[in-house]
Amino acid sequence: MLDKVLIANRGEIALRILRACKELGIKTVAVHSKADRELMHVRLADEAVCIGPAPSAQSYLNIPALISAAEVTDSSAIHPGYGFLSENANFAEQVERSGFVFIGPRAETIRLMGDKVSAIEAMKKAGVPTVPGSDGPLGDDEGDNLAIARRIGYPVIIKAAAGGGGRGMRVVHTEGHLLSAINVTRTEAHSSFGDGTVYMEKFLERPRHVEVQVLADGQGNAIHLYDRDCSLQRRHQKVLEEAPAPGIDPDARAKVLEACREACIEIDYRGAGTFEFLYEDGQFFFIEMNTRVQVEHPVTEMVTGVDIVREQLRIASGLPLSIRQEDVKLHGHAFECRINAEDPRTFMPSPGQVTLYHPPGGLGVRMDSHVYTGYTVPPHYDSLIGKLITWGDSREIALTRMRNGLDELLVEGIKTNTDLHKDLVRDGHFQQGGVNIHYLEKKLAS
Ligand code: MV4
Repeated sequence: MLDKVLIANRGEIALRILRACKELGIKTVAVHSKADRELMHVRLADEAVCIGPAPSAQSYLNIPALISAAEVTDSSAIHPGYGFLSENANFAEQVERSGFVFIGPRAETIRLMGDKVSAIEAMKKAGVPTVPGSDGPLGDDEGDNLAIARRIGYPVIIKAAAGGGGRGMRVVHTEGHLLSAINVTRTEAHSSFGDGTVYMEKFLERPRHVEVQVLADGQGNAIHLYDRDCSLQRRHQKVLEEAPAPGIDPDARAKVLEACREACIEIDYRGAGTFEFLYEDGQFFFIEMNTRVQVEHPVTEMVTGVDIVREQLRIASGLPLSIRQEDVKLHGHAFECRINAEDPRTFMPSPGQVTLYHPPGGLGVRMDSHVYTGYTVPPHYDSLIGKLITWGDSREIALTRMRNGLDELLVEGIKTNTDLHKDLVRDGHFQQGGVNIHYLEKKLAS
């Protein structure tokens, strides 16, 4: 097992990783910015190193500072968490070249998935269903591009190969708008990502966002941990997730889960990963793969009993997966509400001191949060202050526990989105299950 892990992140995920390390007897190093001295995991870690000033660019994104911290503490490995450098192939490469284990896939896998064109190509080759599209980058020939769109059928969407997560996309409804949309997306992609490569897909108008969690040990073993529904989002920020995704066609689902598992073996994947799909009219369409642990991983842990961060640490230690596919049983249902420090009307971040914090409790209730009474939420980072996760034998019980948990949760001194969640878990369409990616934004507009 790894001897000492440096946690290259902050907030709730840093605490989540610290807990997993402690369970496995792994020593921990917290690295933090000047604004984050009071973080809970900094207090609990065996060692703590200040890596720079508050802005992320000078601390959590500062590769030389992170590698130096790993060197001075004699760490064996670096866990990147999510966000920050977690999907930066150059970081993974430099970590490994400096003699540390990067807790994640090989740099070349991160690079393959970071380029959405190569990711889609690899997945299509591995038998994962993809969106009908250009099957590769668009060239400069206008006639060719018009022909591709005509074959696919309008509406189409133009996406930047280096984009993802909603950045660098443009929907085209009619032929007259195609060529200018390609040009604009290309120019934007070039200036935002330094890569003007774009591709085309059929635009799906009312899909759900369903994703598949996988684990692979890089020794020929891979498993899936079923699916999650993350359709409730606003401006590409997920708000409330659940596992499993409700009301999915059983045959399509069984096929896609097995296809993801096989694709991991085909591309020699290592670590935890997520296949993102759009699900519409009973069909799955792959759009992107995430090569990190995700914010919403706890809902999968609750319904499978598999500790995903523990498996990441085992895999990075060179151990095989601790479970086989046959042993992964779905049990019950789970929800996660992302609790953000934000204005409930404007959604603007609302940092400041938490004057009272009281987390909910009880059977099937989990609160993953680094917050405590007296903690000050700094203004420099994202506004996630915690995740309320509930589990139940049935979707109804898990949802009842979420309603009660939200009622118990007290966060005073700052504004939060708790009232939005209280409203959502009482929404008739949401209670029914299976709302699409536009549902929340439409509800908020009305
Ligand atoms: C799409 C799509 C419809 N059709 N692709 C947005 C984020 C990025 N991961 C991919 N996205 C989309 N790709 C096709 N062919 C609609 C979206 C999309 C979306 C996807 C998942 C979750 C929320 C979304 C919100 C708006 C658009």
